[in-house]
Amino acid sequence: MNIQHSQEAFLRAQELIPGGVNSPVRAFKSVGGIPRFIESGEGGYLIDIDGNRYVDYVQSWGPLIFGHRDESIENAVIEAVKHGLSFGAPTQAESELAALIISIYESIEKVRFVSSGTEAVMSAIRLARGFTGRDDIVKFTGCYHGHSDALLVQAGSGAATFGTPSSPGVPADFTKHTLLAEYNNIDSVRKCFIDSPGIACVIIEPIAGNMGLVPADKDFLAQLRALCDEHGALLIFDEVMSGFRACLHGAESMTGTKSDLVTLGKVIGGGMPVGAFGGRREIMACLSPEGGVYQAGTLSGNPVAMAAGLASIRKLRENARVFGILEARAKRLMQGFGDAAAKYNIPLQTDVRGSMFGFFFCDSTVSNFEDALTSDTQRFAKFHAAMLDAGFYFACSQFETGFISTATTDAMIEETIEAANTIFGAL
Ligand code: KE4
Repeated sequence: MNIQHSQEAFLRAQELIPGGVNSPVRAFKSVGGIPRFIESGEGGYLIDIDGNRYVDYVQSWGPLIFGHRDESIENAVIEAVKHGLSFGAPTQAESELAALIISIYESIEKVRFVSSGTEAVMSAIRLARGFTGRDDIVKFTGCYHGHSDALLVQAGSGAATFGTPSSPGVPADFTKHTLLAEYNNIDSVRKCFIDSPGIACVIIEPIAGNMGLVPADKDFLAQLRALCDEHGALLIFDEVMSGFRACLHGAESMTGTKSDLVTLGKVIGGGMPVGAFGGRREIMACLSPEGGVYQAGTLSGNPVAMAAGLASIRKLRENARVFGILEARAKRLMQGFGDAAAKYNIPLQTDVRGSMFGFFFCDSTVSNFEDALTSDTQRFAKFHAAMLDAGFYFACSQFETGFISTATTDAMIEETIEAANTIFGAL
């Protein structure tokens, strides 16, 4: 495959932008090779600047559930642009999208829009601390909640539950209130409540997508809910990735456990920059200007982004059966990968939740980050490079999730499985 223009573009970009990218994962560091510079997207395909076409299983890391250049989303954006790009004043589009999300998520009574998932989570944490008057928070190893300081935390040494910074530039003081627990392990959460003088909130990806796809056990979430209630801590479901990807009505509708706050992003912007956090009225009432918890943003609720989000979410609500269709396609893809792996005795774990799919090159089921780390990342890198050269664009890290869009046809999936049969043989 000729990727000369991407090679040249990547060299140039690296002179201008750190690592040549505006988000680290795009640099292909964990899989090697040259990131493809994209010219355009068309339906289920990405086209790079060398004219190569790829079946796209990343879809901008989740937002594009209707694929690239969906007509109704594109028309809604073009229409909105004709009225202006931004006003820094309220518009009815913000109330429209808020009403739509509130009508779909039972646990969301009020919602505030921001411009990214990171902003949504950072704000929800501050809100939980303001509402409870407590400082400590609990997160889970392997879950990613954006890059705000308090959440860039790795497991502390030994049995310590208090985390340490996972990035230079984050003062230890900023993470000393962040405790770490193990995903799907309720005892590890109980330990946090013992070690902390007061926990404001527990934040979790109820369907984790940032250690690979690792859904939380239903009863674990129920126990988590009970533990938070026992201690007066808020439970936050970070659904920036899983929201409107696993199902229509949120993880709460799949698991039976409701959170006090939900963070959203990606699909609710339809490809434009939108994040959101919402929950019980009494909690949201603490937010400025109603309450004292400050949070703000120049482009929050941007009318063009709202138009894209409205078109995207309206389409999902009007076609809720789409999740069943996308889940069937995801299951077909994972079954095809499983068959190919078995043929060549390659250990492979697969899972699906709605339009989300994940696979690990490891021989035992993955229920937390420690399990995920046993994956063969070298084998994943070979898989990624070979599939890319064959015209199939997968997430460039073993610890990410894949997506099926409405534009990912059955034919594309069969072609992908055929390529996997060849490539697994070479792994
Ligand atoms: P953003 O700030 O990237 O919009 O959202 C942060 C975020 C928060 N919560 C969850 C559960 C998320 O998955 C994310 C962002 N997801 C990554 C993909 N794993 C974005 C891709 C990237 O970092 O470039």
